[in-house]
Amino acid sequence: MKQKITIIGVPMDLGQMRRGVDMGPSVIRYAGVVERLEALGYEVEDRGDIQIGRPSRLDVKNDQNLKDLDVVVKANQMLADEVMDIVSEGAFPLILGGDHSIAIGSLAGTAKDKENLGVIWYDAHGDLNTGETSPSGNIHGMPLAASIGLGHENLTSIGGFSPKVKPENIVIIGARSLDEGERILIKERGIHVYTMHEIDRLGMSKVMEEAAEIVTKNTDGVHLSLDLDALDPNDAPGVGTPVIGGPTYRETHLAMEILAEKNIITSAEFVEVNPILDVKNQTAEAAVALIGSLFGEKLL
Ligand code: Z70
Ligand code: MN
Ligand code: MN
Ligand code: MN
Repeated sequence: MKQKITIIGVPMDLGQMRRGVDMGPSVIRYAGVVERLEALGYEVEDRGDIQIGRPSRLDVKNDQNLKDLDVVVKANQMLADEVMDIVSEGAFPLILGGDHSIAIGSLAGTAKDKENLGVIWYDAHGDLNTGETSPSGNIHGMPLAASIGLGHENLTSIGGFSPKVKPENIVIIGARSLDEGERILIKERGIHVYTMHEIDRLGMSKVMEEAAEIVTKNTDGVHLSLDLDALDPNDAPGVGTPVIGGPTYRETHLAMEILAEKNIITSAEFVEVNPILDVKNQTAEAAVALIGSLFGEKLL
């Protein structure tokens, strides 16, 4: 029997300033995610969306350079509870974003019952800022820092424990835009990063082999956090912060296929799809095709 997959949508757009990414879960559904997984023989439950509050004014920074902190915290706490419940049922949590600030709740939920969670962070960015280092105050640039216990306490304490992951169990893949504070943190904490340089040099196949080895060493589960802005903007234009020179649709498929073959992923999220910025739902369709590959879809 295949493990049941339970989908939870998080229509969050307050972690950044481009409106529209709150429609991500909806357009990923319209691109056929449930049907795609069912065609692979999975039982799929869609729990619908987390309810996100609305601040009276958007993008207001507090005195610690954190925009819309309270609403982001509340939504992540709800997501953490929901993911814990999915895990306790024995199902695979598949989380649809929403901006990347929701990874704080996803990781709180998936790390809760684990000794050591491994994380593959497939992203153009490091998302390792805190209020102190962030150039923007956008919380979607902070979830990985919060998950290793750095930043505002309301963010790090989501789920009732901290840290969620150890830096040595994290691998970032596809990075090509890092802020100064993030670079320092990566070196200080020994976070493994495969930038575009390593992907070009070694090829995606070797990068994924190495990454899989790192995240499974001394861990009892692996979360995949895939930010669609990791992909080259030619292949995934519907994202708020596109950065040229990313891995292609094909390379990313290969990455998902390798993860499927190794059968190491225990939870996953696909974030930052923004239909307002997209071209004919191409980015949502890419997300669904990648989800298919992650769950073992093959041509022959
Ligand atoms: C920048 C910041 C970011 C996602 C952009 C950008 C962060 N480092 N994260 N898109 N998903 O504002 O912190
Ligand atoms: Mn991100
Ligand atoms: Mn990103
Ligand atoms: Mn190491």
